[in-house]
Amino acid sequence: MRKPIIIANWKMNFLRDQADQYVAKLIKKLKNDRQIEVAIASQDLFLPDLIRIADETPVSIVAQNAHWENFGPFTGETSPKALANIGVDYVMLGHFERRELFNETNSTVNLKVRTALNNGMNVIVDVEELEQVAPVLEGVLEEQMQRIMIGFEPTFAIGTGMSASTKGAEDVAAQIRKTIKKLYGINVADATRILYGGSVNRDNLKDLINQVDIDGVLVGKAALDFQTFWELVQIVQ
Ligand code: G2H
Repeated sequence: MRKPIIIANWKMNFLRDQADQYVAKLIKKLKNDRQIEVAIASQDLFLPDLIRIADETPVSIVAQNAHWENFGPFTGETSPKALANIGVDYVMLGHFERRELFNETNSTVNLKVRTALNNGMNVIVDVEELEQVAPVLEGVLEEQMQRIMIGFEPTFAIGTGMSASTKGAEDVAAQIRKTIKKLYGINVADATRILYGGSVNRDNLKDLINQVDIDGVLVGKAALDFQTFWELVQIVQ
């Protein structure tokens, strides 16, 4: 019922040709397999190319951030309306690096989530701990929850090579589902995809993805090498 998803979070890496070739190769290898969802979170510059390359294929394209206003005097920012307009499949909001390095807070992440949803976008909202779930979802309507995924990325595991234990990750994912149940009821809780992120690799992915409440993963460092990412895609399949 909850389709497994694997997202390569490229962060601020690659040049245009590398990005294009990576996605083209992925599409070729996936053929038309739609059993799982495979997504690429890229810096904004490459999005129009990638959307064109991935059009009508099983690969989804994700923006890594967006502002909470649609237009205005916000030099250097990206408009969520413009992202929706060029056809990105998802926007990822509230990643730990945005919070840690660019001063984002639960309240700015929440504003961003609401504006993105109001633009009809699908949202991956990231949290590092359970306590952030309710604040980032504040004001999100029940019918909008079908366009939300929650990414759980514990701080200690991000880019460190030290993943959360399978049990630890599943426990938090289960708690997140309980919180969603409290906020929106059982149907929404059952339907919402919860992802784990933080040093996912060949050795830990199989166990993580087999947990009942973990519906997908966000992969950073290990996704920078195409072959490694492809191996991870196969594990999820
Ligand atoms: C956490 C993750 C991807 P990494 O940020 O979102 O990166 O796999 O390098 O820990």
